Amino acid sequence: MEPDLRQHTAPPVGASATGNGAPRSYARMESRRIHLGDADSHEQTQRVIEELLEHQAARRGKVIGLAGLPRHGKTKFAERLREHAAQRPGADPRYNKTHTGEVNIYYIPGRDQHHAVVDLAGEDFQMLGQYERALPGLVQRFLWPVLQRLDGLILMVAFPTLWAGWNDPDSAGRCRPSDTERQQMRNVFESMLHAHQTLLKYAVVAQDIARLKRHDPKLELDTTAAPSRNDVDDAFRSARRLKAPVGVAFSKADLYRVGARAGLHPPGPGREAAVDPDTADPLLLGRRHLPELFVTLEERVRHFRFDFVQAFEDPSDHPDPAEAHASDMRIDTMVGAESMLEFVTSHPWRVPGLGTATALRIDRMLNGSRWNGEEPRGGE
Ligand SMILES: Nc1nc2c(ncn2[C@@H]2O[C@H](COP(=O)(O)OP(=O)(O)OP(=O)(O)O)[C@@H](O)[C@H]2O)c(=O)[nH]1
Ligand SMILES: [Mg+2]
Repeated sequence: MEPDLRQHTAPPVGASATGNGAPRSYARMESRRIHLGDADSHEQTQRVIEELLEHQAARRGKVIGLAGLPRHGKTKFAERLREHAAQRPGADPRYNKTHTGEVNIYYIPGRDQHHAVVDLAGEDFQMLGQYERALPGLVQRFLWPVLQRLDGLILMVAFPTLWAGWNDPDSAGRCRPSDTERQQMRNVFESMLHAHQTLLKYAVVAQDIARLKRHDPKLELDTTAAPSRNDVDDAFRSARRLKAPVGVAFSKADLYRVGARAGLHPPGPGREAAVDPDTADPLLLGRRHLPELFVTLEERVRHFRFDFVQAFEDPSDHPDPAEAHASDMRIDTMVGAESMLEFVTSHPWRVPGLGTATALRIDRMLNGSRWNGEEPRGGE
């Protein structure tokens, strides 16, 4: 059964729903699930987009996109953030798939602002990277106008799910998957990378659309109709860096250390150390295993950050990296989620300063030992 997201809507912390302290937006601050699929939902979709943009224009809160493959933990991440902010525990660990053509909008109550987290269906996101398929309705009907005003983006990557074939909770060592399994894992990995890259391209072009239209009318960009992937590729070349911050969240961090395993084994022949979120440097992990994405971020995004997050802990002996069946949902088992939200919502972006790529170049010079021996490898 689908939960009614509205039931979980909580009044903003520190404000009453009826008194003078209530923000004007409160009447509309309902978390909700929208269906983009049919003609009937067109009006509702338009209304939700307008509300989102109005919420942002009135500076009531930022609009943050949340994207990743199916089962990488997007919906639980958003649910837990909202639950935690509202001090109302109760998220359910069961997988409640976000279906193709659905978008969840979660308003996360905060002291001053209430940020809207837009949780996309993993299936639509995956399709976005497949150039041979039609552009998902998600982009055409919803994402294109929203991306033009997006304040921040969180890209989710669940390595425990992607690398499950190399890891077994009963053994401390690396598994040896068959050639077919390895090929399958590689395909999923590739499809994830294509999707992240394509979404970033759309975001970069959407954000710079006014200038691109003025300077390069040949591109024929339209603010109301989403361009094709190929048109976005063309426009991407001359677009400016993305100003909206991008966080790459390595989700399900509780599943790196399980049973006999002291850390998560990356793909490969077996020499590489297992990754432990307590000691691993997430930036270097991103550079090593997602090198293409790392380069795109360095070259085309002004501010970005990699970090581990977990929505909760699965205490089972044999937790399933695709789908949790048990959970410890205390406040302290949610790790990294709030700081990821803070990164994409609270950085003083308007103050001119160093971009992340420049900061990293300086860090390489001053802090060479951090970078040595961490050559990019990519996913197997
Ligand atoms: N162990 C563990 N499991 C998690 C975590 N976050 C999510 N899960 C589980 O992973 C499964 C998928 O999580 P969802 O948040 O529904 O995944 P999603 O990314 O929204 O997937 P789609 O809706 O298909 O795009 C569920 O069974 C969750 O309970 C986590 O931090 N740790
Ligand atoms: Mg979901």
